[in-house]
Amino acid sequence: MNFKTILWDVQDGIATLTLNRPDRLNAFTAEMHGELRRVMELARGDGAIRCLLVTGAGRGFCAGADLTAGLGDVDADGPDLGMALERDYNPLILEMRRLPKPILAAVNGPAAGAGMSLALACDLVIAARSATFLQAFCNIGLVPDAGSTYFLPRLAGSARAAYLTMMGEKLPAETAAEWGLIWKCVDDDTLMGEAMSVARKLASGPTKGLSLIKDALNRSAGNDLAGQLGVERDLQRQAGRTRDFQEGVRAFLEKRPARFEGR
Ligand code: T3D
Repeated sequence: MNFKTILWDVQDGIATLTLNRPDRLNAFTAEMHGELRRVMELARGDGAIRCLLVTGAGRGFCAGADLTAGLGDVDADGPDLGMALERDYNPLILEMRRLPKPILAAVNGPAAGAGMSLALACDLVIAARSATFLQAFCNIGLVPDAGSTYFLPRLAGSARAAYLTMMGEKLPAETAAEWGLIWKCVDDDTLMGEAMSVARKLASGPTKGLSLIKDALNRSAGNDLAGQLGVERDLQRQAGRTRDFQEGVRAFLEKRPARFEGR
């Protein structure tokens, strides 16, 4: 596959998406958004892909929108940044949350602006100890976007979300893990090894069941307890009809590791 701003590699059920504009800390451009749309379609449509791993080339994860790329769409009232969100960022974040496969981020360096939002939209986030998270938006007079105002208060609580979004200070990966923004922080030289080991486990897991877990967690944000119990009932009905559930129980009874096929 020929891409200019990303790398895409599929092996053993794991699709690795590497944002690849290292001299700009992998900042988003319109071209990158176009390529991201294509690989998200591939990730959805290719049954051989059972886990998506997102990382960055060079010393950055993603620095958000490329600030050297101009003001984007302009109408009579001036720049229309809402258009970029409508066209590029919002569909990307929605597709990541709706993708019926787990997404793991290996945050190797600065994750700023919409780059931080991108990490928060993943199901699991592992970060290198030297990585930082930055709600850069207020530093340039913008509003957090690409889902940050949705994910942050839910993950970190409203006090910390307000601090991060209004102060625009870098948050070290270790604190991000302590605050529950990410799953864990590891030594830099172990990041990709740890991420690959998690990705391998996800890619050999009960993919359909994992997608139902993702669906349940997505929906819990908007439900009361009774509503969520109903969601669990409906999703468990589906999980109970998968081949992987039969295999999981058989493997347990036979005291051997399960061989999940992802359906
Ligand atoms: O229209 C729309 O797209 C609307 C949507 C907006 C969504 C957003 O994401 S808005 C927020 C945009 N992002 C930022 O404001 C972050 C800006 N960057 C930084 O604050 C810092 O660079 C970092 C904290 C990310 C990293 O700091 P540091 O000290 O590790 O690196 P650096 O020296 O600042 O950056 C290294 C290079 O990357 C540098 O280039 P140079 O001087 O070596 O040629 C720098 O200019 C470049 N770079 C970093 N971030 C961006 C960038 N170039 C373009 N766009 C960037 N966002």
